[in-house]
Amino acid sequence: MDEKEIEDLLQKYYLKDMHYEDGKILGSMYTKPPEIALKAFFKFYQANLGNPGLYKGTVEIEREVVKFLLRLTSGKDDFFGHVVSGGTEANVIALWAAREMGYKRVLATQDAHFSIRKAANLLKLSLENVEIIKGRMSIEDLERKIKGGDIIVATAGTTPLGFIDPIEEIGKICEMHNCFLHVDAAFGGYVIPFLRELGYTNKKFGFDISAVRTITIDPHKMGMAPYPAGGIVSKENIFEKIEIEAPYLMVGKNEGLLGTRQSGSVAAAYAAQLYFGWDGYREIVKKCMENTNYLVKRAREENFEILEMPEMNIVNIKIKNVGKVKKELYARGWGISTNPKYSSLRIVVMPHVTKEIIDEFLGELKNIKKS
Ligand code: 0PR
Repeated sequence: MDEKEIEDLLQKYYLKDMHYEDGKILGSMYTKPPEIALKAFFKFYQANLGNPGLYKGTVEIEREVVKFLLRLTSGKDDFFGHVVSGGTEANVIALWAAREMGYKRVLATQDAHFSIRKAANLLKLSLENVEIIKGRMSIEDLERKIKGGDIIVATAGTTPLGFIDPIEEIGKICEMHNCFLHVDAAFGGYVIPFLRELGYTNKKFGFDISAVRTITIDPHKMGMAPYPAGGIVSKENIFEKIEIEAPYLMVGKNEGLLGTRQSGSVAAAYAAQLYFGWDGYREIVKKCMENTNYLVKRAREENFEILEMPEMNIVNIKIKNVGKVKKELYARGWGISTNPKYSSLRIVVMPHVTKEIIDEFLGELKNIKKS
């Protein structure tokens, strides 16, 4: 086929997909990255950090991204980290390294992301649920269940509700029992530091809590980077616990889960970080929180019930027959996610979810309610 034919054919498929710029994807933790990040992606698409010896420049870029992740997580410059394919891989790596260090059982709430369950299955670690109180890990139940040698997974920005587990208290308990504390801040890692600067919270989630050993924090969520760009940072070198010899590679070993790694996204994450900078990310969080509060206010004016006051830019609207409403919204062109457990529609107020989109969405929801 010639190029024109190929483009035409691809366009047909493209039009069947949803796109962030249309504004109607309300249930995703991603958004459209800035053009400069996409340019960087294509410039570096050949880079493969699975064989870092060939890509010294990209190795340096990865370190710059990791340094920024360490700043967000109150880590030190000599801590460790990698840009990986996403939060799932980051969580698997953290639990894998902990297992190699001799930890045997995982404690997490049911609101921890499903990748924690996946990791436990894959690694044959037993998994015990800690109860949830008001959307957050119950300290009392943790104290009841914890045993020496456990891996505790706390979430800073839970997938369903965007809540922050009480990580400072969890940290104290972990230290008393010699447990491994992993924090999943895949989403919240790029939000909480700015919520603190903006006066929304004073909660900690990072290495300023001494028990925290590893953190998942994803540039491809609130870091505005194109996927695949997750992040894993750690106080000690967890990567040497899981490295494997690969004598034929330039560096003779492979440390991580994947072999070949698309690393255009590493350069793209760096470009996004240069483009926005610390202050730019704070502006994004500020705007998202303004729109979050606008959604809460407007929804209440229209007599919808908000499940709980959001702690970050994730809003849950309580709805009867939530499965049916989801289907109806989907038929009308809206990409929405739900929390069946809480009987709610879940809206992640990413930058593409503007006030206009919120008004249009609530109008649609009202119509569905009437019919
Ligand atoms: N940890 C947390 C707290 C998460 O919310 C997620 C993803 C992960 C880990 C896993 O990250 P990766 O998906 O990068 O491996 N949470 C998103 C969610 O469930 C995933 C997602 C994104 C789902 C976009 C749908 C969608 O359209 O919301």
